[in-house]
Amino acid sequence: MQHTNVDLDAKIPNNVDLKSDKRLQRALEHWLPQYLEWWKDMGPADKFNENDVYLRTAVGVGKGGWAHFDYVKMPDYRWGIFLAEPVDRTIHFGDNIGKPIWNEVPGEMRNRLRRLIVTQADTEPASVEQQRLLGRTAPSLADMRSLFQVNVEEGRHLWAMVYLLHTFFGSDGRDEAEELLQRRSGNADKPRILQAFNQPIETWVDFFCFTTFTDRDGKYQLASLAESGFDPLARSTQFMLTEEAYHMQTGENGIGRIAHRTAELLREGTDPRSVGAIPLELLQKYINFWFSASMDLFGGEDSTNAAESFASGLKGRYREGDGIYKDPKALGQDYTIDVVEGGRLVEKQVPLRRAMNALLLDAYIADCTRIVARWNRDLAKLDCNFEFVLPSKRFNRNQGVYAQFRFTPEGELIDEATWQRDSGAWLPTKEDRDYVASCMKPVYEPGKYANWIAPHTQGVNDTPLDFQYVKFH
Ligand code: BYC
Ligand code: FE
Ligand code: FE
Repeated sequence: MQHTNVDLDAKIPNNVDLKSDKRLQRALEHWLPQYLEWWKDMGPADKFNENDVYLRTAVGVGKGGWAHFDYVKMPDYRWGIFLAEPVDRTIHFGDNIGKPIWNEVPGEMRNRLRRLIVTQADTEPASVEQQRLLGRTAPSLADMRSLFQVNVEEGRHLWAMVYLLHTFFGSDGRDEAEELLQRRSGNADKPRILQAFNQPIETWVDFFCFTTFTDRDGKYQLASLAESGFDPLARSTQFMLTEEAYHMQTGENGIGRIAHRTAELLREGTDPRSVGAIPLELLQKYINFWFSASMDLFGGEDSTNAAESFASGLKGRYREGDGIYKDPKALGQDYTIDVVEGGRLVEKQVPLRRAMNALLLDAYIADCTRIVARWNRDLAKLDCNFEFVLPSKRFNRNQGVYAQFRFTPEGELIDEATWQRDSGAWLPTKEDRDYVASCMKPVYEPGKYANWIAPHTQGVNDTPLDFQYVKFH
């Protein structure tokens, strides 16, 4: 197998030998200024684009030394195209099992594959748009740096997908790449494709929930695309996962620090609201909201789309390649889904292939459950007897078999009137959101933190906590 060479000096840093394909290079160099225009319009607001930010930049795909930290102005960030090293493999699941992996798009899969790539791509700029105002209220410079780190890397993820569109989908791909810069999160006329990416991220509580739960959907979707028989997609998403770890850590750590701060106040007998901190019950409502919105991103539990993507070898199960499933063709097995019939929940068997989204969602929920347990362990250490709980997978769903019905966070079927009466106790209300927004006062002094969140315990890349992560001009 040929190893990839990294060209860092090129206008578009890459390890895909861009310079040997002049047409592609020209197409991407044409897209670059449009991307920068979009970044200026829809990326971090105000004058944050003029600041020097201590950022990590991907510079290669080797183990260990893949990233470089330095001050950079965000519009000068070196958004590169990096694919993970190729590995010798054949397609390892579905109907095409054992056949050579594809380095071109098989004709009959073109539409399905393009749709998967466009959907993945669309989420990346959407998240940057959702987060564009948060710099104004950063609780510390270290948090502001994390936000901008996540933002530029989501920008790079867009590049990763646009590379695939330009390289393998001809003029259709170029059109899609342009449309990715034209849709806008939350815009009624040209919204982003998936629902959660049209929800506003108004506060840092939303941001930390989003990076915990929505970026984690990213992890699971990317991981199943990394199993793909279409090798350029597999290798792109494989490398995106390296960056994703930090995004999820930002969220988990952020919620953990908010809870920690509140538990400290409770231990000393202070009402969190009296000092502008976030009550744990309120945090639970935000968790309910973002966890349920993120579950919708897995699509329907019973899905012919998912069955087709699996059968053709385009999208595998989580860790399919690790040999953890007993049948790589997923035939002759059923998956049990609880569905509503005649006003109550009954079990329904669906062929396993059609339940691929449900299966991936299960893995995701197990992962989220571990995160919540870590938050709860820290609360217990602070003598706090509050425990966060994840709502049922039926709660507050807008996609899939539960979308037409109402459920309590415990998963009990209820009627619309009960929902209207009680949902304010489960999801953030206008008053809740106003209160949280009122807590969001910026703290820009190195090493200092807003009152509603505990400090980091460690600086990124071994920096001291009072490091000047963002230099204002
Ligand atoms: N909102 O067969 P169904 C990330 C549509 S996040 C709106 O049940 P399918 C990131 C669906 O398109 C990861 N529409 O589901 C995180 C279909 O429409 P058509 C993003 C939805 O297709 C943070 C219809 O409903 N990656 O990276 O098997 C920051 C029936 O669909 C939604 C991917 O999504 C929804 N929530 O699965 C930055 C991976 N859900 O065809 C980045 C690529 C479903 O009837 N995408 N619909 O018009 C996929 O694999 C699949 O498209 C989905 C949906 C898993 C999303
Ligand atoms: Fe991403
Ligand atoms: Fe991410």
